Amino acid sequence: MSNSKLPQIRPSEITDEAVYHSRRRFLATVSAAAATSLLVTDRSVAESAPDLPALPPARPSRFSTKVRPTSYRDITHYNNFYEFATDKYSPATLAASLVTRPWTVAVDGAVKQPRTYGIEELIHQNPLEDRVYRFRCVEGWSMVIPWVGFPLSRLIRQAQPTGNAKYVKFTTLYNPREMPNQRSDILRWPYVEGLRMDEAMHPLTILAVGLYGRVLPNQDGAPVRLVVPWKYGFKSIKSIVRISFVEEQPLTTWMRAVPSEYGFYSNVNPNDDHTPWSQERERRIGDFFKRPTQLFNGYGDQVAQLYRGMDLNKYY
Ligand SMILES: Nc1nc2c(c(=O)[nH]1)N[C@H]1C(S)=C(S)[C@@H](COP(=O)(O)O)O[C@H]1N2
Ligand SMILES: [Mo]
Repeated sequence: MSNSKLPQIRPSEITDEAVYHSRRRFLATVSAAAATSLLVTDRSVAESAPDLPALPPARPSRFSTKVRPTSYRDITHYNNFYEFATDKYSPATLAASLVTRPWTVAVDGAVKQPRTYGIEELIHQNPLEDRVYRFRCVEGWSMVIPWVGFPLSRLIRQAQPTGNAKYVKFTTLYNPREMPNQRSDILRWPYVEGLRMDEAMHPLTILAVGLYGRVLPNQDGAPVRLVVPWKYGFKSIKSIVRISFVEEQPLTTWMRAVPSEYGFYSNVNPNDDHTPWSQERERRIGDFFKRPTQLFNGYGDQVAQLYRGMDLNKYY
């Protein structure tokens, strides 16, 4: 963070500052990790998840990229999951304390059919699809992840939103006994995210219940998480317990923490100048050289029309 910005920080935002620095420190870690990953990743090893239960068969999707996925090892050992830790490596072990069965997801708010789903219903009553997506974190790293999931639009149609449903608000579990870093005030808990209704209905937007054909490992957001591939990774909220339909734009966790840096839309944009990291280029985990960042993470053909007439620098 540049010192010129310091006077703008109000006393009430001191926690926000701590968060800011903690995210910023990852710059060094990310570079080191990318180099390490290059050395230790053997793509012939551990491309499946032998310890976890398999999911029902999933069908291929035309939305999948043909690019080879990042290794299972890297997807499950390089995580952002602040409910457990703010480093990338310990969620893989610390998230073992999360209990994902039984698990329910409440769907409520401005809908005609509010109801609570058990996780097994979500898995077995929706046709699962393989969705191999590019995944881009705002910190400047990316992966290719073979998610298994179903379109969020399926759940939305079942809920029958009313005319007052303008946004969808997602909430992560709050349980400090199972998510020990919720005892710290590094962020406001529980983690909250949101989408505009048309973004939530978009066919690329999925609820993921697995990866590499098996149930989600805890560190990747078990048992169910959002995946919005054209937005920065922090929009893809993990371990969801509530999906609410609301009239007002939800105040998301990262907007609340550092409003000048993280906006509601958070579409991947190489020209972003408000995030702490330059977004011009990104490092695909496992690669040595950086590559140019693609507008909307390369999904512009499918999503740019959602933002027609909107100034992407204003609505960031
Ligand atoms: N509840 C919750 N969801 C979260 C996060 C988090 O800390 N808590 N981190 C976000 C960020 S910053 C990223 S990049 C992705 C990381 O997902 P992955 O660990 O499966 O790669 O999850 C997002 N969802
Ligand atoms: Mo992220």
